[in-house]
Amino acid sequence: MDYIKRMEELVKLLKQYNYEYYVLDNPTVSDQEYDSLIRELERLEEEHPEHISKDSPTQHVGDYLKLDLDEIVHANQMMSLADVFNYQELREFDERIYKTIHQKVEYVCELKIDGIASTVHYEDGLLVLGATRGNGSVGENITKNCLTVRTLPKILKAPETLEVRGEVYMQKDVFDELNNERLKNNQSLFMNPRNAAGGSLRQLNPEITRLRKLDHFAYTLVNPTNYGIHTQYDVMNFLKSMGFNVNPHYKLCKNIEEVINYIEEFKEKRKTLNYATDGIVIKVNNLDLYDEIGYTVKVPKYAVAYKFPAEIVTTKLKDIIFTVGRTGMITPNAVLDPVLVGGTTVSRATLNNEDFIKSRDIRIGDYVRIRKAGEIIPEVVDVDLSRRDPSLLPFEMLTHCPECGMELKKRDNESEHHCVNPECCGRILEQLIHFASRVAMDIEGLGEKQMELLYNLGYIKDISDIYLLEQYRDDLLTLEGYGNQKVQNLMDAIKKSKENKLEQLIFGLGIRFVGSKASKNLTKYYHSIDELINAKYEDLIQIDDIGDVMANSIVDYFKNENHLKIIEKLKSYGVNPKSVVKEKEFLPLLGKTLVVTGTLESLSRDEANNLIEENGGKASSSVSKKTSYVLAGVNAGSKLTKAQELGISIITEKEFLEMLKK
Ligand code: 0OX
Repeated sequence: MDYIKRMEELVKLLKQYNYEYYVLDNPTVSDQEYDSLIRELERLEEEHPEHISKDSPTQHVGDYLKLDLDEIVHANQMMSLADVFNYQELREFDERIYKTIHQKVEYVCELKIDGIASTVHYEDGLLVLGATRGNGSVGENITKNCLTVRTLPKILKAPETLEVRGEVYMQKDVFDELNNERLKNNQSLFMNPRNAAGGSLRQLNPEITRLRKLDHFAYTLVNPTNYGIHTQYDVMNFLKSMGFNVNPHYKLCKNIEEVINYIEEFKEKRKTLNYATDGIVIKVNNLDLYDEIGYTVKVPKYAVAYKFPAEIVTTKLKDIIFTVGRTGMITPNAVLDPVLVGGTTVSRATLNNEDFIKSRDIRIGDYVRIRKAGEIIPEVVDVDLSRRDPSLLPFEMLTHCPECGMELKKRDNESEHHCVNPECCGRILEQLIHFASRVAMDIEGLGEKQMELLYNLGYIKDISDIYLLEQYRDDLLTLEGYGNQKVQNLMDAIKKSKENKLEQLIFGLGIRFVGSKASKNLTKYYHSIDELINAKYEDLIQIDDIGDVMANSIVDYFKNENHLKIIEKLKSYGVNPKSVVKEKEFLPLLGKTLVVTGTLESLSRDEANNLIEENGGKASSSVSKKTSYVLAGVNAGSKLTKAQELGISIITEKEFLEMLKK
């Protein structure tokens, strides 16, 4: 049964990583690590299909959380691409196609632009709608922002009505300029051009997007046969003729060996380009074969992405230092002789935890291989043992907290060590930084460095002290770099944060396991911090995506006297946001579990599931005694039979829609 636990764990972890990647534009793991986890989950799901969870990331394309931009339902699903990592997998892709359609095919190779996939609609030649991919079925409306993208035509060269898909991206030099500017203004830096493009595209104010100087490459025409087009090669030419920016390096290849030659050619060449690429997209050229070759739930089988291997370099491990996270987690970090990887100089890399170091026998003084995958946090891959000095000593894990000196604890089944001292200054500083960060209370001017300074000077000891900073205005003015304007801006930002949403405050508190998605979910049921303080475990676990661990963590957090005192202080300083109880809080399906089966008349499966959840119900994929209703369409199979056997109410789509109206 261990595999069930592992599958659940992988779903949870991958959902978190998807959230960081798609919503926060701030991935915390390398592409390689993500890919290996998703592959592990895919393998387990293949072996145990009966345990595939409805919300498994393998069943959705880049699931994301809705921000404040309107939703757009894509009439044609926006699919993503399956990845291959070597030539053998690429040849297997080619063979699968041959086995399906019994003929040899030509391919079009395109550089895989590392940007934000989006779709743009034109009516009579005018740009009328732009949207992100979102989860593939529903994206965000970014029309106003699209109008500011430099190389995306606002008016086509002919008055055509069409939908075009492509990648919005930021040029590397624009990215460098933006980050330099942000550095000067003490703002947090974007990790890479992709994150910068994503963050800029999802701005609510298009004027900010305009300043970010985004660009676009087009590569897909929706319903090409409507325009008499039957090959991908002609799609690219047609898009150019309409005025779109098409990446010039696309190429028609007669067979998979020519594709491999193309990849070889661009392996190095791509590094000289002024935009980030993370692979090569290989598409069957003949569009008329697409339906026959087929699709899986989330990716087409006629195209694939070849991913470039992450760059690896060797350098000396000078030291291992330890940081204390806001939950007390201790992370060992490698201090390296600086080396150039993926265009940036790296002098630190994560070593994850004790098990990671011991399993690789990494020792201070070793030559280690560093990988900077997807231009994210660099990681130590392994040790070059041929260069090991025999006098080097095996790694010894720290036994006491580097900040407060308290003995570290390791919980059962966890690889990480924790400092459990709630007063630990390392933990407190991290908590403070998290509270004020962009993803939580978003207090501009209270970034890592500033917070550290104000903490070290004793002005801020806990999060509530932020709201008393005004008292120290004169003292702040004496600090280097703190002029009148800067102090005023900081005070304004602090004041403004009192108007934040409840979900920002909940997330900012840093309750263990409670991420921003859970924080948002909580505000649907608890409309003030006081309501959440009084929440019962039994009620919490009823909430979507809140399980036993998180529910316990929330209850424990509010049992702590110190936490309650800080919250009381926050409230007295005016930080007491309320979530709005929407009119729609009539939830006819509250407490009900529904299973959708068969083909419905007007709703897709995803739409029906979304409606169930929006109306307070739980959408499940398997029928059990706990199922309240089975919503059955035509060709409903075994689920319908099982429902009949168990005596569960079976409803039609019409009856379902009626229920929502009542
Ligand atoms: C890219 C890129 C992405 C999309 C779904 C099927 C074909 N990032 O450059 N996707 C596609 O096409 C896919 N082409 C590209 N060039």
